[in-house]
Amino acid sequence: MKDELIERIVENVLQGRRNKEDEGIEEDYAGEPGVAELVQEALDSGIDTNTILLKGLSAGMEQVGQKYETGEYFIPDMLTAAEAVEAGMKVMEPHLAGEGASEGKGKVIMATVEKDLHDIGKNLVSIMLKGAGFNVVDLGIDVPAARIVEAAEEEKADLVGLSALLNTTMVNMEDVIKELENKGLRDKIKVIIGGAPTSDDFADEIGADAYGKDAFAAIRAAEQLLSGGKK
Ligand code: B12
Repeated sequence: MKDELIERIVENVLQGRRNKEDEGIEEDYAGEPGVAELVQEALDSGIDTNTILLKGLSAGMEQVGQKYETGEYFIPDMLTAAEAVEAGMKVMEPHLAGEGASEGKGKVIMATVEKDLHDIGKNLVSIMLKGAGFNVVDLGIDVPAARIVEAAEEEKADLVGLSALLNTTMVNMEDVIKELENKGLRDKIKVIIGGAPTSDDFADEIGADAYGKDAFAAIRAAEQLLSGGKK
């Protein structure tokens, strides 16, 4: 039953169906529950939020990526799938924020770097960090380095989390680190990076404190860094 619900979430992400009104890429879906309704059903039936996020929403989006890579899906399909994931995340968010919000493990600024519009992974990391007890300020997509550093200073952030999905934008992460250095903030604010083209080696190369391959790694890295020292 639980596995079946998760399967149906994956299937409806692949169909790009936010809710029961949406038709889907293939026929015969209209009227069936979409991602938002299925996520609600999964929560009601006691499936834990991490399973819904990772095995449902995120796994669905990974399959969309594979289909795009093999030429079966095109950009509009990716966009409708992204909207379906977003609809599911909206349903999840209040549940995640409640889980550890009182703990206040530290303040995190999250952003997708300049010229990059991908935000599903970043949103996932943001809501999982919130769920784990961090206070997260999400600046969104296509955020210039100066704006990220300004927000980090204003918000007195402990950590900046940067996301990039393109080979051409990952280099913009280094600008954020340089800007933190220029402002004399680098000693006070840790930096973690993530997104498909990034890696541990790249984090070392640009002087970030840690790289996280997924949302769990992001939480681990944030906890380690804010409890003292470099990873
Ligand atoms: C969905 C998608 C889009 C959607 C984005 C919608 C949205 N709201 O995000 C749209 C259609 C807009 C899009 C556009 C483009 N895309 Co696109 N897109 C994807 C796709 C299919 C999935 C990405 C995704 O959401 N994955 C699911 C999430 C959950 O995974 P994730 O992002 O990797 O995040 C996880 C980890 O990386 C990590 N993480 C992420 N961020 C962070 C941050 C921190 C701090 C930490 C610790 C961890 C962390 O944790 C997350 C959770 O586990 C990928 C293919 C792929 N396989 O990745 C291509 C892909 C990224 N896109 C690609 C391209 C080329 C483009 C376009 C240039 C296409 C075009 N010709 O117009 C444009 C560029 C737009 C721009 N300027 O950004 C390429 C990039 C190639 C490259 N390496 O440079 C890819 C790899 C597809 C491909 N194989 O060609 N895209």
